[in-house]
Amino acid sequence: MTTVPFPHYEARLFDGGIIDQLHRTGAVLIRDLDVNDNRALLTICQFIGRPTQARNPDAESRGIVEDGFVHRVEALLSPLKDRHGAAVLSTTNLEFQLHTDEFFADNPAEVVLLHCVRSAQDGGASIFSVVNDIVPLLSAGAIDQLMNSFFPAGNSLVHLLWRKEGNWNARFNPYELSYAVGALSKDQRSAISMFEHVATACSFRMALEPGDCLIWLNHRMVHGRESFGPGQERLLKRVRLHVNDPRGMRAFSGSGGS
Ligand SMILES: O=C(O)CCC(=O)C(=O)O
Ligand SMILES: [Fe+2]
Repeated sequence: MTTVPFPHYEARLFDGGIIDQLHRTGAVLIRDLDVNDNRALLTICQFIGRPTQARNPDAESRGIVEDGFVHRVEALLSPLKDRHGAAVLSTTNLEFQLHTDEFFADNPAEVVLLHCVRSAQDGGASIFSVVNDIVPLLSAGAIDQLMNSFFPAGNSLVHLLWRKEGNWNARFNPYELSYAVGALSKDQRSAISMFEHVATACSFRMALEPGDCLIWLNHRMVHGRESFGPGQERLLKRVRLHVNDPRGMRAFSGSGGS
């Protein structure tokens, strides 16, 4: 099993130092991870941390969640609906705009894994944009709004941008923010739209191959995906984790301020 250069990042052999590499580069790509079952993926997950969400017996009985917390990302004939009645995009073939995961959660995942089991022949590439690349292109006013004003996210009011240990971190979901648009000031709305515009301008595509497993720090990159043709059997396995390695904990939740 080897890691290869994630765009922008250095190559490094997989040596169990995922936490260190994640902290340093924000992302790891593992190639040729066994796709026949979830064992290899689960081994990596156990090494990194613990699932962010409680078990969901309904989703498990429908086969959408495997082994307690491995989500199947694939287009379903009857997509799931979110609490606003909109389709859950991970159960459709639609475009998924740049976002961070668990935007509305009280304590969103620090780490996300996507393991490609089957790719689409037509579309479906992953899109990423690194927050460190985005922020230098934002106006001072937009940075101020995103860092210092409060935006509704689930049950909380949160900042969308912060600096931690020398890196920029963002929390962003254009769909969730659009539900709250009535509660936002004009300056907040323009900051969001500038962030989205710049994130898209800085984004890069990655067409995952079967066996590719991408692991990244949820708040150091925004991610999305292209739409793909209907009826295509694209399948990714997705896991969202809190980090439980004491070294990792320091790395991820350090006092920041730098
Ligand atoms: O389908 C993909 O490539 C990404 C899915 C995603 O971002 C999600 O399920 O949160
Ligand atoms: Fe996502």
